[in-house]
Amino acid sequence: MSARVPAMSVLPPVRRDRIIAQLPQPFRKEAAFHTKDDFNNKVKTACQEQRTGTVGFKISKVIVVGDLAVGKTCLINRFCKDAFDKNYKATIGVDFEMERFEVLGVPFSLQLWDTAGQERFKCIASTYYRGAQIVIIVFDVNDVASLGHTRQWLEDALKENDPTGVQLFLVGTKKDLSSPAQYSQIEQDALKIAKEIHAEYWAVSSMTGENVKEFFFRVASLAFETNVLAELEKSGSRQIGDIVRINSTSNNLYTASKKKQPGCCQ
Ligand SMILES: Nc1nc2c(ncn2[C@@H]2O[C@H](COP(=O)(O)OP(=O)(O)O)[C@@H](O)[C@H]2O)c(=O)[nH]1
Ligand SMILES: [Mg+2]
Repeated sequence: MSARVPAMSVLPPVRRDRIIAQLPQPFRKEAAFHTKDDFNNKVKTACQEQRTGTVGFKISKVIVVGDLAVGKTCLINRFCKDAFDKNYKATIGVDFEMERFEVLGVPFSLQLWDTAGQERFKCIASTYYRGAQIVIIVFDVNDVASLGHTRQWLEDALKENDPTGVQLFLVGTKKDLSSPAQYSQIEQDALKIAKEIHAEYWAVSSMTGENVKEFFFRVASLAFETNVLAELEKSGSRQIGDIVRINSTSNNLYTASKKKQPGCCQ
């Protein structure tokens, strides 16, 4: 009996502080994925009418890259555990954290991957990068060199992914350690790079928590919006697609069964 219960209904409800009803705004309009005030109308209508297809059951992979000690682990921990632990080390063997949201009434999950410190050796396994929908490139706003290295991190991440299917974020961390004057200087350079690589720019502090929740809410919202739009596009062209698929499946079945006849086990 229990196997008949849909998987989503046996999960506990989404935390009340993970409910997104409005599109969070970008940190800087000059370097934003888009600057619209609200979710796309088609997306809003689809959510109201519960026409979001499989989006509610899908999980988007998010990877976090950047130099060692720029604050990647602290950023993830501040959001997922609302904790800041100076001595925290990524646990080897635990690859990612799951974060469940509800966006416009639809469940949506992010899988946040953290490295176990392999960036020290510049040899992150390709499985870490593969299949990422969102790439978060992190630098320390007090360390110009770490900003300079972001292009290399991007290149590595895109080697394993289709660049057109990836949403990019450039995030400056440890904002609490810099004076307003120092910060605004590095922000100029960061905005330039963000625009060049088509990333949305954010600056945060995992120590104080400044902008951390806002940032991840924006990530979840944009990823969700993109997925619903893709789903709508797919269902719009489904009629033609399905006819082709049925025909080709029956052909395959026919040839497959003919081929199998001599001996089905290898
Ligand atoms: N002051 C301050 N220190 C931070 C912040 N984020 C990280 N750190 C410190 O930077 C160091 C490296 O952080 P960690 O998250 O382990 O970096 P990772 O190697 O990129 O994962 C640790 O000592 C943290 O305490 C922040 O927002 N503010
Ligand atoms: Mg780490």
